[in-house]
Amino acid sequence: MTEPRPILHVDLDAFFASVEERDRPELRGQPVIIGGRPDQRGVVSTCSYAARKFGVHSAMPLTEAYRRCPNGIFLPGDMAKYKTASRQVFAIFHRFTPLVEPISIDEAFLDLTGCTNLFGDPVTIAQKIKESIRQEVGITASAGIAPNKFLAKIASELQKPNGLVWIKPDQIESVLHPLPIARLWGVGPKTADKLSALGIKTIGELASFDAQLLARAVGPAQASHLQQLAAGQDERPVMTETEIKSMGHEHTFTDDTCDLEQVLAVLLHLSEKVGRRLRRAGLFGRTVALKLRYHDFTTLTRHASLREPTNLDQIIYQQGKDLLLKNYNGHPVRLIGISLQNLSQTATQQLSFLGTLAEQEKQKKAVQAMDAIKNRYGETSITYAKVKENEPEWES
Ligand code: TTP
Ligand code: MG
Repeated sequence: MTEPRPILHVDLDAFFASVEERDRPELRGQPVIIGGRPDQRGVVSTCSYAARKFGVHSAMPLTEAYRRCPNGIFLPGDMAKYKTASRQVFAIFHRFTPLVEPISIDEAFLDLTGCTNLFGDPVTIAQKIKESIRQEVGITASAGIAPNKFLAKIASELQKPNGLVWIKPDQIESVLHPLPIARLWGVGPKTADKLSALGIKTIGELASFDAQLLARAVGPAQASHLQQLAAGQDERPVMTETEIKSMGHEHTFTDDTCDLEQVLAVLLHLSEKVGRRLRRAGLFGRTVALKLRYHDFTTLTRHASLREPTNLDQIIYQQGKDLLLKNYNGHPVRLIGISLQNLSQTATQQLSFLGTLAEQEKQKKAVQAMDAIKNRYGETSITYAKVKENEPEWES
């Protein structure tokens, strides 16, 4: 095992709602709900802790939020303002270390190895960061410190809002083991069902469960991954934006399939998810990688380079489809995956053919419209017709 690294996870509290409370002091302590008017069709983006007392939470339909909290203050939200606040927060992180891994608009991991000499022990650094965010951005953050990323994220959630929790190596078991298994990365509703059928409800019960029985239930790879996490082990390094090597998604079919139309519909959906993640992270990818696993577990990976980096769903999909049609051998498919590699923060504009440029502009407008709808109504609110017609069962 590698030396323990002090990892810090920072997550802003009720982010969008806190920015609104900062700018309108009369809202402070009130049940503030961001997402739109209560009679609109959308979902809640987030809400203040005062609103959470009424059972309101992210992704809940606005109409339901209104039912639970009729006195809530419903606001549409102002993305430009939140992005500015987020940039300020990330600039604060970078004052302490270049090893910052952005996870979302309000959340990041920092590897504090190497900066404790300069700024003090991990707790002092976390306090300084929290204080700078409060003074300069005007909102609060929760912080978690632990020997790895998985535990640091658990730690930051333990005392939200405005929390600061340090999980030391000798406290790992006592903190982690009572928590429900849903807190483990990679445990979606399907896996949670399988585990609870085995009588496993907590992380501690998973950690001490018979490894062979577990492997039989969820497969050997998933079993060992889960038991490592349950033991508090996680070796993944903090990856800075430029080090993130690839972004991808894969899907295992409920039943192995030879139906190419179904495989392509899934591929389109995966391309859609990859494109969206790239756009959210402000990244473009140059190399498309297709992964195909057949019923007998033989697996092939094929790569193709694009003329210029992209983050457009349809370009990713077309390249993936080409690779699939060139390489498919007619056997039942168990899993398909697509990822973009060779990532950069800019789409170097090479001289494209005029026709291609116009087509790309059209696609850009289309994904912008879809992104806007997803931001407002949630990830499942809109997709491509081909995906909808062939809708498989997704994990979540
Ligand atoms: P979160 O960090 O998940 O939530 P939060 O910061 O509002 O609250 P917490 O104190 O529990 O961390 O997400 C950050 C922001 O991302 C959130 O303020 C709004 C946005 N968001 C959505 O728009 N939709 C969602 O479903 C979620 C979960 C978040
Ligand atoms: Mg947050």
